[in-house]
Amino acid sequence: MSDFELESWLRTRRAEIDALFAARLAIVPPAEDPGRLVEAMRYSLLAPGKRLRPLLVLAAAEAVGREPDEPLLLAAAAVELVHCYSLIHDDLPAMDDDDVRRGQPTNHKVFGEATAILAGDALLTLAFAWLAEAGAATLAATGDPLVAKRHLRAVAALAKGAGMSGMVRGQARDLGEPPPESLQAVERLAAEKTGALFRAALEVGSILADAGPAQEEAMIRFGESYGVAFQHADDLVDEDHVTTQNEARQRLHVLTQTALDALSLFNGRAEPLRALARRLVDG
Ligand code: GRG
Repeated sequence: MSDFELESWLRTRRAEIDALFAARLAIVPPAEDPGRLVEAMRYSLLAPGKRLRPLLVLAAAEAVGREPDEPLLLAAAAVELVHCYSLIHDDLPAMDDDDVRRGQPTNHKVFGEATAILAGDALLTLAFAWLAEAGAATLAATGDPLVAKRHLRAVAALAKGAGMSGMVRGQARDLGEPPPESLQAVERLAAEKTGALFRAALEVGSILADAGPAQEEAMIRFGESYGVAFQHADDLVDEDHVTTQNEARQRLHVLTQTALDALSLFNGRAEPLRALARRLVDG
């Protein structure tokens, strides 16, 4: 797939995701929005993010053979809800204390700390409601009892990636330990803090497309490699972890190639995933 085709794929899929957010998280009149909770959720969610994680859900499902129907979009959007909550909480004074996110003042700067915490909490819980709803809708449409099993596995994958052995663990490590100095330590942190949610995105997409065990395993390998490579790329731009910068540059290439190799058992339907991986090194 050429860059131009990837751009058009991204535009179409992003528009579908954004339309879903706008429809599902509609403006609530102030009188019906105590504490401006929904306004705060909309503020961060509708800000211009790249939507990478839901795009990866859809790209994984497409590689396995499932088109982006409404319930799949809902499941993909759920992963973005988890990501968005993590950004709001990460920006809080008790964590990174950031002023700007997605090109606008951070959530707590506009709505206050308490509301920002609640907006994050509400986005996180809504994610699991949407995944459950996606399962119920697919079950109703197909009558296939295995649909329920797949959605339970997707819920478990997302919870694991987001929680105490994934992203939250990485955040706890980041706050509780001195900055990593070796490449190995940098990558362990990246795998937890960033990679775990990317891996979950690939798992959700492939599980909901009814991937076989080998396909699912390949997607997990892709997600893990992509996640750490993504963090290296981000760190190199931000000039973080300067002592391991040269190693990180090499690892970015190696991990991207590992991600591409993981897709060897997929046909042309994995082109969006391949193009997304190549982008990490091509910019
Ligand atoms: C608070 C539980 C909790 C976790 C926070 C994700 C995270 C952990 C912190 C965000 C801060 C950060 C720089 C994380 C590294 C991953 C990263 C570069 C996130 C930004 O992701 P993008 O570039 O952002 O996909 P957009 O805005 O485009 O969605």
